[in-house]
Amino acid sequence: MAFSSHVASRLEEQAIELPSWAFGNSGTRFKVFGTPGTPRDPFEKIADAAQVHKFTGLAPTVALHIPWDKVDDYSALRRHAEDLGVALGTINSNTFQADIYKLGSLTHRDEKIRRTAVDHHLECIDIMDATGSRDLKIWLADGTNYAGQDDMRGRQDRLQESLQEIYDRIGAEQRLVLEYKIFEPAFYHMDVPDWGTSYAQCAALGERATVCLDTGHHAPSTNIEFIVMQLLRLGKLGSFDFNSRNYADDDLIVGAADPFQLFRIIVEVLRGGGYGKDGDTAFMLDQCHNIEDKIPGQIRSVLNVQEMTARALLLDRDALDTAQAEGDVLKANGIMMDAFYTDVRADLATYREERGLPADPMKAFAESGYLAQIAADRVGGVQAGWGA
Ligand code: RM4
Ligand code: MN
Repeated sequence: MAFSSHVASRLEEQAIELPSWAFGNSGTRFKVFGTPGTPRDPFEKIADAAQVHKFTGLAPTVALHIPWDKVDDYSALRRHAEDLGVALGTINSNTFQADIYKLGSLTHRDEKIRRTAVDHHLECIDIMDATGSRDLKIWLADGTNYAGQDDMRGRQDRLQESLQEIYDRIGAEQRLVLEYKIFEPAFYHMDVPDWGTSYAQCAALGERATVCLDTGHHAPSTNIEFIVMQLLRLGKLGSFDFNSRNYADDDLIVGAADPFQLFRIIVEVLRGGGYGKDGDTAFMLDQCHNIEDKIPGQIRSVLNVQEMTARALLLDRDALDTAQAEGDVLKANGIMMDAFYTDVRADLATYREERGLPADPMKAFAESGYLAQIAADRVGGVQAGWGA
């Protein structure tokens, strides 16, 4: 058995961007566990990310987070990535860890603090010019904890003004993607809590401002694939931050908590023209591996995305259209479920081998000895962590 040439060629279009921070230590507010061999700087994070691409062929770019991934020479970092067969991707800004941002950043009442936050984004754009990155991704921790703490309307107006100044600076080939999150760190209101707010802000900015959908940033049981459909319909789904969650923003391995949800999301991505050559929606991961090894954690995640993409590509669209047009509820649902339940693992193994990749990337990586190598080599220094 093997995939049809159509499915195989569509799978070849898949590219998933990895987050540099997934390779550093992370944890919960209770404990951050270190691992031998954890990268000490952005160069080592990129070396680890390149392993994921080497064994899967799926992850050609790495996203950076500023200031965590600040370096003196971005051209050197860019060359380092290229030497390892990957490229630098999205630049993520960070206004959630400095004391001055306690009450907000781009929304802050104090003009000086807003200025600092806007300037940070302008610096990120300079970095994008040096790294050759297309996207500036903005996730804001801005919000309040108590009713009456601040004027939500005023904050929204200031957000628009700040974003406009940032947007006006991005180049013709660059984009601004605005990520939303329902809660945390703010617990009463977030200034960008949902896709509608992100959409409204982006629509006011212009064409090159689009929404980033992080799959862990919704209320429980939100129909995420509906949001995917709507944003694609409106031409505003800029990117995904894939991860999975059981409770809140758990940042677990993609597809771990609910593979069926991942399948449904990818079905809508395909339907809406957001996949591969059809569109320009970026598939990124945003994860933190707290207890599992980070590199295999990332390998597992990209493989899960690939596996659900293969299943979604097997969906019999024509039969589904007919069943839907006939109002045949059970048949239509049955066609979806047939695709979801298809075991594509053997076909994917063949697909990989035909492209010179290991049939089982998890096993091949485990046998490569890379983890033991970095544990032996990376002695001394300070391990990078979520926050550095
Ligand atoms: C946030 C958000 C951002 C990511 C940071 C690390 O919750 O998801 O995308 O940059 O975490
Ligand atoms: Mn995210």
